[in-house]
This record gives sequence, structure tokens and C-alpha cells, in this order.
Amino acid sequence: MPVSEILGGIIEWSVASLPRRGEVESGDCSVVKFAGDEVLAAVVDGVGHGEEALAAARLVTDILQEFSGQQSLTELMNKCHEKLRGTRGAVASMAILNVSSSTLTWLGVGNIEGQLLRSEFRFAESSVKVQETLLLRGGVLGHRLPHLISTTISLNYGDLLVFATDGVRPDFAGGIYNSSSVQRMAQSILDHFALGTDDALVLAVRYLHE
Ligand SMILES: [Mn+2]
Repeated sequence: MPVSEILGGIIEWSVASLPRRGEVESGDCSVVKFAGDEVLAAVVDGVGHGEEALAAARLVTDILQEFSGQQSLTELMNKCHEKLRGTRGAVASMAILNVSSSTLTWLGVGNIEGQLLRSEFRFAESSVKVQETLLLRGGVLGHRLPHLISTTISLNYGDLLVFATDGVRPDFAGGIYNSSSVQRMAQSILDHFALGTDDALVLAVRYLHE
């Protein structure tokens, strides 16, 4: 069963994950942290798999757990990059959902896919794109940091953010609709698209602020 939580009545999230076939531990981790008027949601994949990959990923999640609502994604990525020097490294995609401005700011280093699926209530408005895709920047935290430029887009009630590691087939994005609970969304993406040859993790976060 996926792990889920509702935070402050503002977001609802769920994470579903599966280690690579034959492994007990997954090197894929997620963090959801509520601070001030912001929620940080992030997914991290330690390079490789098993214990060493998990150790690298944990260095990132430790930093992200300290999120206080004051740091930008660029600052957080830089901090993680410094901390991971000398390790296997990790890739990460991160988002900050701001409740005051109803915006999503996101940034990805490596290959963790990010999708924002608009609430079905908005489909009728032709000006709204049904789906937004995170622009990923090549690199590995701890080894090679790309030029960090985050993107900010508007958020509306019911919008769903999905992050998926590379253990999930990247074409998952073409076959999903923002149509059920965060638990079901996370679990069904994992069930239908996990490769089995690598750790796989799906994080789903729904924005519930009016
Ligand atoms: Mn992986």
C-alpha cells in the first residue's frame, strides 16, 4: 500500500515504490515538507542501486527535511551537490508549491520525470494546458551540476503533481489522467509502468487550496 498524508488541508500526497527485482532496499526516496506557506515535494534517485545508492539519496533527503520555507530550489540543489561530493551521487527533481501565490516552482537535475496534470474542472477552459512537463537538466548531484534555472507556473485547486524515477517507463505521462485519489494515481502508475530492472518510485501531490 502506498504511504499517504494530508498536510494542513492544503495538499494531499501519496508515494508508491518498488525496489529493483531481487533487491530489498530501494535507492529511490521522496520528501514532502510543509513550512510556512510552502510545501516542498522532491524525489531523489541515488546512482546505481542497493545500499550505497540509498546512502547517497539519504544525504539529499536529510537536507530537504530541514526545509524551512526560506530556501529556493537553486539553493537546495547547490547544497545537495556540495554534500554529495565524493559519493556515488544522485539525481533529483524538486518542486515548491506556494500557497500565498498559488504557484508551482520546479527544477530537475537528471532524469526524474515531472508532470503537472490540471484538475479536470479546468479542462473546459481552452487557454489552460491539460498537462505541463518539467524541463529536466542533465547532471548528477555530487558530480556535475548543470546551470540551474527553475520554472514557475500557476496552480489551481485539484491540480496534480507527479514525479517518477527512471525505474518507471517515461511514456507513463501519455497514459494518465487526473482522475482519482493520490493513492490510486501513484499506485496505478507504478503497477502499469514500473520496469522491474531498476528501483521505481512515484510521488503524487494534489493541491487542495482554493
Ligand atoms: Mn534509477
